[in-house]
Amino acid sequence: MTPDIEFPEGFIWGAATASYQVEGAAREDGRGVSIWDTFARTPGKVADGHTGDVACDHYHRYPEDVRLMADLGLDVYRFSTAWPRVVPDGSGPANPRGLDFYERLVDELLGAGITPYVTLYHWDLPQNLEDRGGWASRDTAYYFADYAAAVHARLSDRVSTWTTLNEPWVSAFLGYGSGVHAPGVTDASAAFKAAHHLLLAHGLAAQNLTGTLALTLNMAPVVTPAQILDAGIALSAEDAGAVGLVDALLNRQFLDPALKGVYPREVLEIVERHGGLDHIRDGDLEIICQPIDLLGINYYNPCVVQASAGAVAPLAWPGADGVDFVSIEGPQTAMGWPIIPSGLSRLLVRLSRDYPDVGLLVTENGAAFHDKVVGDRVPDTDRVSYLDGHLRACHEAIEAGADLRGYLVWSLFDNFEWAEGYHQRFGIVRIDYATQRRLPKDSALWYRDVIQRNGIE
Ligand code: GBH
Repeated sequence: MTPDIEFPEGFIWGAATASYQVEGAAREDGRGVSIWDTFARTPGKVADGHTGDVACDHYHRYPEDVRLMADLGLDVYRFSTAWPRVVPDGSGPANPRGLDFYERLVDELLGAGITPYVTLYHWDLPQNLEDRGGWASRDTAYYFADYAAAVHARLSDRVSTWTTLNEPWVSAFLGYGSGVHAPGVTDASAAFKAAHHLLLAHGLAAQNLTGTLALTLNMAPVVTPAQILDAGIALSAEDAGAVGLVDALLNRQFLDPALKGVYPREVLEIVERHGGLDHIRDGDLEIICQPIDLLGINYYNPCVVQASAGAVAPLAWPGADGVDFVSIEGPQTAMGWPIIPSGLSRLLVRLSRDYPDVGLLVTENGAAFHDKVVGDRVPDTDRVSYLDGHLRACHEAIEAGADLRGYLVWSLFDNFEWAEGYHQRFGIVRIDYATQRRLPKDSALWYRDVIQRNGIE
């Protein structure tokens, strides 16, 4: 039977997690301390004082977890390696026991016919490096490249798809701008330095890697409320300015250096006014603009803005003065994020048009809802319809010419949702934290069928 919507042959299906969100075992086998350990253990930073100390205990339960992935029929499991497991002090000698864990995990995956996609940085910077300036310090980029080389040396005979960074915008602007994420700094100038050093880290690490290389960015189409209803509507000069500015800060600040070797003019003007441009040195953009094969897209919702004279830039958006970040009416997830699948097709089509040389992969998409357990089931119909809508949007983008290679759901498991702790559940598999029992939600069973028929009914 042919499904209603069929994806191209060889379309990649998978699911994603990140080290600090799932591993636990925070003090085992020589793992060093990360900025997220410090942040989560600081009262008032994470909801209810939750930490990643135990999380999903994936560090010990990975064999069971891989069996579950195999049952779902995943082609790919995207996970991240924890820098402080591999290089406990951030620089200096590697810790073989940390690498042993990732080798065991990779072997288990390969044995189950699942392809490992490794992300080298999903926000758990070694605390020792933060104490020396963190991402605001240029040295961190060079230490990252060394760490990347150590992981690559151990795993490159088995792993061929490598992502340097996950969402450098979040690391820089939530970590050093709004301070809602670790290390909890609120300093616009540090945030822009962090953004540049993260890009530099990406480029330097890419030079040390072989195989299929990727960079994952959190991206969103930036639109006015009117454009959500009618994508083609004409904007006032003021609104167009607001849209252009936020698009430059969120999307092009990372896309253009990595893929074109230039910073957007608007970004340079803003950085100039927030600490200056001295940290951007001659030759950096050549290093940053390494050839990569895939652009990873983490999409949750569009970014809705409009011009508003006198509006003061939020801490996460230094330079975005005169911009109102609008919360819109309509269906939303438990995070309060609006559900707008068309934002994903819009984004994918735009990326393929503006950056035609790089393949696209959705490395994260998914949603938190207030799940209920009913007997031995989790009837998460809201998540099924979220995923269904966004997969249809992916298909639409492919039909419109976007070079989309695959889709990885966020997340395989309920896990440590950063500042929200364990309250927000993004998994297609439920974790009962008291018993660590895994329970595939209805969305997981639905996703298994989607994978099996390579399409949606
Ligand atoms: C991803 O980030 C992460 O990669 C993943 O670890 C996480 O669990 C998952 O999403 C779910 O949160 O204007 O300051 O309010 C999420 C990316 C980008 C979502 C910024 C919230 C709003 C920024 N985030 N966005 S702000």
